[in-house]
Amino acid sequence: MAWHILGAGSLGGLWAARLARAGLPVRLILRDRSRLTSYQRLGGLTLVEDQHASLYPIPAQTTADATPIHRLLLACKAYDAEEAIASLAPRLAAGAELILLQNGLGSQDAVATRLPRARCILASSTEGAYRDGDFRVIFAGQGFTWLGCPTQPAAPLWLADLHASGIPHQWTDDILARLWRKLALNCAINPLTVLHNCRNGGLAAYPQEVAALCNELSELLERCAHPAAAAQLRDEVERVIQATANNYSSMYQDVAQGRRTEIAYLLDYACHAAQHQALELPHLQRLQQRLRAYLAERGLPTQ
Ligand code: NAD
Ligand code: KPL
Repeated sequence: MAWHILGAGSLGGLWAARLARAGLPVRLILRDRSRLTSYQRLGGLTLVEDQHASLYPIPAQTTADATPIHRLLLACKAYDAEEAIASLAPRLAAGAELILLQNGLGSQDAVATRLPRARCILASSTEGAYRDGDFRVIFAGQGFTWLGCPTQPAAPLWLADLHASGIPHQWTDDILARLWRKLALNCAINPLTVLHNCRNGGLAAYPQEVAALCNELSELLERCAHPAAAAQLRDEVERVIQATANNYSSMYQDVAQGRRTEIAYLLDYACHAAQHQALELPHLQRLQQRLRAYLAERGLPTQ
């Protein structure tokens, strides 16, 4: 069964190249004819690993293609997910499975609500990739991908495809806890790197600010029934700050390059959840206001 992949960007490209070179059938879904023409002119997708570039001539199509889709990897940004899936809905076969690679929370529910008959599998990934040209992806950091499905917890047979492709992964019964934990890490680190204009390691200079956010985020995770995701959050945040000291966070990079951020699915989602629980989290709320003001000053979307 073919792997359809929507979003031939960083993570979509990384998955597509590895699946294709394992001999699995992959189809890239591009936005429109002009993107398809550009792709065909280049002869395929390039993946750069350890400074070695390889070209993968993976077949591609547009969203308007007529072939049915049984398995779809949705690899666009969280803010594009709902619209992207709306354009593909007519092509989804009965019982289709979707793997949602989006960071943060909120977009997965929006997609699942639109497709009540599809099986939505959620993913949380720490792999690192970026694009340095059209259909050219750099594999920048080894990582791991957790997958799970809160409504149908049995592991799918196609996990063997990921194994064959060398995609490090594990199926989990508690993918929501994984997503919440990553959301909390991203909320504690990413906005502060933007506001203090620093690499992740630069946050070592603001221990009280980081600690206050970690305390509030832990409280939120516990209140939202994810105590496992709350455990030792501050220790892990400090560990990630040290381990990735030289890196710029993904949100920092988005802002530096004038791109829209995924704030709505990270900090806004956390603040909204706190409000829903009638929880006062003043540091988190202040962070949201400061980040919105910062983005607005630079003409970037504030949500
Ligand atoms: P990206 O911007 O590199 O790629 C997204 C691609 O989706 C783009 O090529 C875009 O043109 C395409 N797209 C959007 N809407 C589309 C549509 N309607 N039809 C066809 N194509 C469409 O993004 P990314 O970095 O791969 O991130 C994807 C998700 O994975 C994000 O939520 C991100 O936070 C998460 N993530 C990324 C990384 C990473 O290292 N890049 C790591 C962990 C998680
Ligand atoms: O995931 C990250 C990101 O930059 O988005 C880390 C490295 C954990 C920082 O929050």
